Amino acid sequence: MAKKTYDLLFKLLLIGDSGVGKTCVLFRFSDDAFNTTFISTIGRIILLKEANAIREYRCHERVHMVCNNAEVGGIDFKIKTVELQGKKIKLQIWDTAGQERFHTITTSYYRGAMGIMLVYDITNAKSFENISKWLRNIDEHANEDVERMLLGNKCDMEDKRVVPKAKGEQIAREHGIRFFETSAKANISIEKAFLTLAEDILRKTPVKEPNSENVDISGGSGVTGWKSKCCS
Ligand SMILES: Nc1nc2c(ncn2[C@@H]2O[C@H](COP(=O)(O)OP(=O)(O)OP(=O)(O)O)[C@@H](O)[C@H]2O)c(=O)[nH]1
Ligand SMILES: *[C@@H]1O[C@H](CO)[C@@H](O)[C@H](O)[C@H]1NC(C)=O
Ligand SMILES: *[C@@H]1O[C@H](CO)[C@@H](O)[C@H](O)[C@H]1NC(C)=O
Ligand SMILES: [Mg+2]
Repeated sequence: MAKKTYDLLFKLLLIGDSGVGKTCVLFRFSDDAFNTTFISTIGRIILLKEANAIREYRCHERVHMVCNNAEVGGIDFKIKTVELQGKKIKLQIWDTAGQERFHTITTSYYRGAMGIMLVYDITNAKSFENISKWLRNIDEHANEDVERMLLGNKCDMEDKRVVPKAKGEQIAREHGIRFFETSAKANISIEKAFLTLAEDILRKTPVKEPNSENVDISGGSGVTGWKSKCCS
């Protein structure tokens, strides 16, 4: 029998406005790297909505979008296995696109998510104001017991700060969730945030067998009718 390489699988999700740094936060945690070039996650999946007869399949660590046998885009998730309280926990972390027109696709990712990192940019007041909108979105679309966490990213840019730390702390307190100020660029509190989120999920997870590795992103508004198959 094949030996299990992990004890538990947690599905996590990053959400928040475009440009707040979700992809960078994930990349810092998974690859310990940072890139200043802004390639919005939208750009890679834009054809998805416009292409007809789209097909989607999962292969290795990427969901591929295929239309008329041509690959038109992909959605990334990253895997990182951590050890907490003697348990090997496989974190499957999904990145989402922050732009408005992709919100119907984004919400279909909420299903099955055990933890959600809600990200704003401390140098962008609008991204903070929109946090309450994202919180309502989570209430509407995510599992009731999903573990939420608020991140105020880009805290390396103190000179450009427009959202005081106290305002982040306040909204987090009001919603009973944890809050960290992070910097993907300067590597501040990124690992701590992910590990804390994983610990909080672990705390309320009954001891049982690992979940299925198959992740179903089909269903939900905007993506009904997609067919999926796994390549392995
Ligand atoms: N100074 C600083 N810049 C950052 C930080 N994190 C991200 N950035 C920059 O902010 C821009 C946007 O980052 P992304 O991670 O692509 O933003 P996103 O939230 O994934 O945006 P969408 O994919 O459009 O939803 C990029 O130019 C990054 O280099 C940070 O911690 N500090
Ligand atoms: C905040 O939300 C509004 C309305 O949903 C949207 O138009 C705006 O682009 C969002 N802000 C950012 C920075 O994405
Ligand atoms: C980033 O922070 C983590 C956690 O503190 C640390 O293990 C890692 O070495 C840091 N990476 C760099 C490039 O300094
Ligand atoms: Mg992105």
